Amino acid sequence: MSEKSKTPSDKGAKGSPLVGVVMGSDSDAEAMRPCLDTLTEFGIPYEVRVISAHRTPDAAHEYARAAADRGLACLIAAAGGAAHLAGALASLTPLPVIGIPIKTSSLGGIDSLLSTVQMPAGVPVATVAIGKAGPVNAAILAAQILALADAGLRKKLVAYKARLADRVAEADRNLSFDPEALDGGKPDA
Ligand code: RP5
Repeated sequence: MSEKSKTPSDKGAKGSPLVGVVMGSDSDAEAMRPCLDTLTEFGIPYEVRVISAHRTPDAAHEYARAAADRGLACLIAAAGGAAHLAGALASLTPLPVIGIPIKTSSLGGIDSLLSTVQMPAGVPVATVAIGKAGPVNAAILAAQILALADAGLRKKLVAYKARLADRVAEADRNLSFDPEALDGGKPDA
């Protein structure tokens, strides 16, 4: 385990981290940026680690075992390929674990999805989508978990959903669609 990975990196809003974000490799960092940005947007303090279920299994076990006592309320784990990180953490912590299946070049992330989601009964991993939506939704789901005991955060979530609805309504108002201008509007001869 490198010195860097021994020390959690505290980010986001000020205060002790409530969400532990773990990724299996630093090659997952770019895909995870929207997750971290969304946690920051909601003012949720988080920490980030790179820990691999396969390459640094002892560190993964140590992190999972200590997470609840360190004051974390929820873990987000992102991994690709044979993506056992979220499940390995979930096996050793009473905290809710959200799994992000990272898109892979060989199998498009289906490998990551199935490895993350197909957990045995008793050890759930709340698995979000492959691709852009997954990391954002992991952060939103973490916010929703924390909001069960945080009325201020719940208000932010309600406002967030209202903004989503406003954007759709605006897109609907601004839609200019002329079926006559499209060949696809006419049935094939
Ligand atoms: C997984 O293997 C990581 O989460 C990453 O998505 C994938 C590839 O890792 P690298 O070989 O790029 O380090 O453990």
